[in-house]
Amino acid sequence: MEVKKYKLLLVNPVNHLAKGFVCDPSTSYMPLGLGIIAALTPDHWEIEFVDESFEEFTFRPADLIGLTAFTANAVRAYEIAAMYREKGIHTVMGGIHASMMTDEVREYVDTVISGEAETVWPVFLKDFEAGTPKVHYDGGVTPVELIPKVRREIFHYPYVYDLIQTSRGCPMGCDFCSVTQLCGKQYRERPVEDVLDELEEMERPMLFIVDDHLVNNTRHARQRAIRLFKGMVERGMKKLWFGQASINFADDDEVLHWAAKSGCTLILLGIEAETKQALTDMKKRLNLKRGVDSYEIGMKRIHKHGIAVLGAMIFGMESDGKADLFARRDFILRSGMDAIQSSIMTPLPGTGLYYRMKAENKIVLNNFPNDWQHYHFMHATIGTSKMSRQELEKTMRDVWWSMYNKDNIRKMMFKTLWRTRNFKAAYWVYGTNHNYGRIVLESEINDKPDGLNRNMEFNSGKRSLYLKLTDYVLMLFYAISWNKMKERMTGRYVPARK
Ligand code: B12
Repeated sequence: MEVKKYKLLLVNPVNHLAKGFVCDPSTSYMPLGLGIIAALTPDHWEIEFVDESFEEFTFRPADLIGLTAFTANAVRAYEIAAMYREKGIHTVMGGIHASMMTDEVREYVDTVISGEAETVWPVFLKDFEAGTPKVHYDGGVTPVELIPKVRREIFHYPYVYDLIQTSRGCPMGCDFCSVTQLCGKQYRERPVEDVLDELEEMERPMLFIVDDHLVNNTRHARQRAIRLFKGMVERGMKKLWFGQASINFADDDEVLHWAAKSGCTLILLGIEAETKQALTDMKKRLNLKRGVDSYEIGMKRIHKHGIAVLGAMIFGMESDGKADLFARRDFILRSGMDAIQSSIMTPLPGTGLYYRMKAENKIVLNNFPNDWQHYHFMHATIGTSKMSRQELEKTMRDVWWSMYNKDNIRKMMFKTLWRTRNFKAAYWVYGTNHNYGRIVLESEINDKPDGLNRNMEFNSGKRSLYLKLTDYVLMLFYAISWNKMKERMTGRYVPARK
């Protein structure tokens, strides 16, 4: 009997209010979740994938449309779903927002899949084919052995990075973060050999290991990390990679040695804040336990191996006033951090922070779902005990400018070169700070004569003497080793087709 063919459309919607952030090839990343959904879909389904970071979605025919969405992109997902529902085409949505706001999402799509989808997607497809799809399936957390390799051939856009996930779950449960709510507290590790096999199939030279807590705080986890990094070296993979970890990443020199050898060039550390009060506000227990003094020591150990540090910092904790924000900025600039991710504290749905703020009636931008579009960490959605939402946002513009102006990020790049003796790390750091600057100062980017352009230079042509002089040094660096890096990082790299 001939098997009926179906067409599945998988879409990554993009928040149109944050264009500058997501629509630049250098800051667009493949949505791994959809690659997993594709891998779980049987062969009699044709799959088409559209990523709005590269092209605006317009209607195209399909039997089923599957949407993923971060909270900030949920409204756009609903708009796309509406185009299909009005034509009677079944819509299904999964991912973090669908998992945290399941009841809301049910109003906008036909089926919601909450939690990890590995166990329930095949069940849903069978039900769909039988004409009896349910309104809600909950996948909970998936046993690691059921996580398939990502079906990467659907990602046909020129992404700069390949992404891979080697573990799920985070034992820390910080107040502002939704990872524990989605992936659970239990740290689940994929077998190292499976991860290495998957890595070997990946063609891009730049890699982002998306694990939330790359090296867990146990001896076993450190040994696993060593096996993974050593395996990458032994299999001759020439990757340049960055990943996300906590300050305990710096504990073990052998981990750092093999991380560096396998191409680790930049590591994000969840530092968040520099005072006990702020760390207590956000329940960042690991950092409280280790003490703020441990940051500098940890960063020095990491630098010794030629790896640069991207500090993840949060502004706008409940105890923060204006002076605290500038004090945090000063701490960052003298801390030894190479690149800075500076977010405004945002009550993401499903987090402890969200429920507390909601109960205390402190969420100011609460006209949902529309206001979800502001939940991307660059807008203030709540105030603090000392500042209104508007004051916080206004102060952050000054803080951001003082960190991400071109003079400062260039100085930071030279410092990184000095600390790591690694040109690639220095260049990566420069690019990262430049991108973050563009993201957070997006509203300053315009065509007016005194405005900033996308290169974060003034349209008037005004440049400091420092910038003019260091341009020559940069040119020399380009000549030595950066031209290749630049090519890889600006999205011009197109993987060879097999
Ligand atoms: C990689 C990553 C990024 C990448 C983007 C990658 C991408 N294009 O998806 C980058 C660095 C750009 C990024 C940016 C941001 N991120 Co981010 N990111 C992650 C991270 C670490 C991993 C995501 C991932 O790849 N997971 C692996 C895949 C396999 O899992 P998954 O996507 O959850 O998919 C599974 C299920 O959810 C489900 N599923 C997913 N989609 C679909 C669709 C259908 C149809 C179905 C049926 C099922 C399904 O099935 C999959 C398999 O089980 C997560 C943390 C996490 N653990 O999820 C944070 C996370 C998603 N990010 C978060 C945030 C807040 C942000 C930022 C707003 C802020 C910031 N400072 O980081 C920006 C905003 C970006 C934007 N576009 O608006 C939050 C999102 C919370 C929320 N409610 O929206 C998370 C959860 C982290 C956190 N601390 O809470 N991020």
